[in-house]
Amino acid sequence: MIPVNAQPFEFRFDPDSVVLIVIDMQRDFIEPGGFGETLGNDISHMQRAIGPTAELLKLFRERGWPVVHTRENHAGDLSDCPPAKRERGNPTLRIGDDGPMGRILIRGEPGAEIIADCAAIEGETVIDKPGKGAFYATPLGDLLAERGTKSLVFAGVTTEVCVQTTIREANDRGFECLLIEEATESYFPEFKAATLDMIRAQGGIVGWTAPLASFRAALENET
Ligand code: C5J
Repeated sequence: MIPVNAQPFEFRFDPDSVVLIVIDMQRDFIEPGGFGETLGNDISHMQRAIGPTAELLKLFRERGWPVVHTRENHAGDLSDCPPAKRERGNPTLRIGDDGPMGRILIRGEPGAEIIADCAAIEGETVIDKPGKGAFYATPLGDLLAERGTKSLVFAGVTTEVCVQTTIREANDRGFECLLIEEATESYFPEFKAATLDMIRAQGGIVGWTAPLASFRAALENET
């Protein structure tokens, strides 16, 4: 078992049953003209998560540990997009509308792709998901069960929406979840801070959080 200095207490994982889940590091959430910006958000906050997420990917890849990427997106005919999701709020462009990176949040469009710095490499799994949680209407649960996965390390955006929803889904399914603090971001810094607090409150009611440096040090101590 590898011990990581985490909150609210040490997170221990078996390297044979750990998976890195990188949530929705897509152009539509991070770059100008995408879904995040059409909703009126300040996308500049997203930049902070890119370097730490890329480093986490490198740490897993160097060890040959599995990586799963997710992408929030919809079919071109919007058959998997509930009208309530499309009609919510007052965006300048809605899901499926034409934007500067193609149709907003539509599978296969440039904006729905993962940013270059965090793109999947050969052998890594990419899960397309129509919801905020990565277990809803996807093969993720079966895939993790087939691999005998016990522990999940999380990165990605946005902290309080798709990252937190997926961690809660994973926790309910019995996985031990560690969120790397610098490798996630929100459009609202106060929501990120609150989410980290919520996850690790009450003795880790949803999971653990740790700085990237603690995770890196834990791996270096093993080698
Ligand atoms: C949002 C996400 N924020 N990936 N999606 O709508 O967090």
